[in-house]
Amino acid sequence: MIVIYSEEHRLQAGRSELNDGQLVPCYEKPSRADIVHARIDVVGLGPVVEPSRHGLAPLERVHDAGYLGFLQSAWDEWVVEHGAEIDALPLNWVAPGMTRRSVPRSIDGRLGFYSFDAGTPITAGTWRAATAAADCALTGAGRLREGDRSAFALCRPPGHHAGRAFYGGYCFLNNAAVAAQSLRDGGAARVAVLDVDYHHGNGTQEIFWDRGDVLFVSLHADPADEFPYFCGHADERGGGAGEGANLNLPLPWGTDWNGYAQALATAAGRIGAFAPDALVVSLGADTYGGDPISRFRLLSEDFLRMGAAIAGMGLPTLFVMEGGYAVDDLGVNVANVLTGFLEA
Ligand code: SP5
Ligand code: ZN
Repeated sequence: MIVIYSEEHRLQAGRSELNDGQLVPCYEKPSRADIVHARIDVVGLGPVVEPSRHGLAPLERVHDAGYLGFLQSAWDEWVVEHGAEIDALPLNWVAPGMTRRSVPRSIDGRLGFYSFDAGTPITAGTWRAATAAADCALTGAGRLREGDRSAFALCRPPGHHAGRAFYGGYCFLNNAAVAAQSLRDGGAARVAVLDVDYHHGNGTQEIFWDRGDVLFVSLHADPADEFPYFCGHADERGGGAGEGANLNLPLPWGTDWNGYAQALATAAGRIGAFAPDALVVSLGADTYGGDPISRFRLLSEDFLRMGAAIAGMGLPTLFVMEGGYAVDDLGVNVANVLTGFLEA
């Protein structure tokens, strides 16, 4: 399986995120990609290649142009106000009943306008790292178009929380959505996105909400208990032409492989019925029992089973890296999904 990886992920190295009432060191850090990269080498998964540059056009297919412009210039504008020694974090957001008439002029206002949490610092290298990650996903989509059965885009920063015009949850550009759209534009009539990250992929859901040509299926911790709290419920089924093309499978804290496997079988059934031409997997390994911010109980060996179950769907498959914060075990867990897929 070809692996697409860029060293530019290092340019996203935020200092701190707001968590449990305090600024703490970012969980989403460069060592995450390094350990996955190293493990892929050890298991000999396949050649590791650099992404090719795709520019803005494929990003504009799923993101708002004003949002992309904001992301591109946010750091420079922040530095003018606050200096380069502090990462850019938003301070406040609009609530229902407040007006949201226009994009604020102030950089602080615009950080709030285009985000939904204070866990996602914008730094000097954020735009370059995020675009390199999107390029990894696009290069992987290109491999599928050329006939590969599978590919792994080792994206960092992750993407599934980023929507058409918002960032958050450590995500800026929605790598999986960009790849799914690129597969559509390359001739796939239908594409399915399967999101196995511990957190609901609210950004991907929003981007494809009213689309019947891209099925979004997500297994995640119940948003009644867990981030991102405001979406990911079972009754969110898509709208308009997309009605029924969104399937959320929220699961309780403490879910182990037994409960997870049942939901994965439900997901496989829905994806099979949709009969897509390609599958994009938002691959987070934060379902692991040892994850520091999550509360599922998957074991390292369960990720082999997860890979085999995904292979059973019998589709050309692009894996896109999302979350997973138990860094020491992240390489093994991610590589297990991929080897489990190949060996099934
Ligand atoms: C891509 C991805 O996995 N993003 C996840 C973003 C989650 N950020 C907020 C996590 C809140 C964790 N709160 C519990 C901490 C345990 N004390
Ligand atoms: Zn996650």
